[in-house]
Amino acid sequence: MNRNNIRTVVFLLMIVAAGTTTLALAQMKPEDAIRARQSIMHVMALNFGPVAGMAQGKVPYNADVVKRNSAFLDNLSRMAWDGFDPSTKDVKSAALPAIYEQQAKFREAAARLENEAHKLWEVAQSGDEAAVKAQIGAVGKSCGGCHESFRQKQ
Ligand code: ASC
Repeated sequence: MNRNNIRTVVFLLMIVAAGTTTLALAQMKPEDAIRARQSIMHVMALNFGPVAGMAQGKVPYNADVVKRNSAFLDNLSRMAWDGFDPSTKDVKSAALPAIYEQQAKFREAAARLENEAHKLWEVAQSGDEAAVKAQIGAVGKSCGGCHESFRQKQ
């Protein structure tokens, strides 16, 4: 095979792979999508808990833990939203119909968490304890703000 033929084959394989991925996401069962988003939220809470405790003075401050957990949160905060697929809206969960009725507002609240979590990771690299603690508060506010409008009261 010459180089151009190889390029063509690789290109076609990439199209097939991209198509398969899209199909796989589209066909995710609603129950699986819900389980995925709940798992991601749960792991976010496990990572945020100790850090929130530090900001509140309940847990001794540890800059290395903040760096590690904030890196995880930075990534996790971008992962949960795919699970709020319209196909899940009639399956019982704590997610309120407002998620699907006010999509722009939901996306905005999701983006706020992503931005605040990314900022926390950035501030964590600086080692400025007061700034880190303030930013931990901002992350907590974005969690709570979204739950206020879009999650059934616990
Ligand atoms: C958590 C958690 C939440 C948020 C929220 C912050 O650790 O499980 O839902 O923080 O309490 O306001």
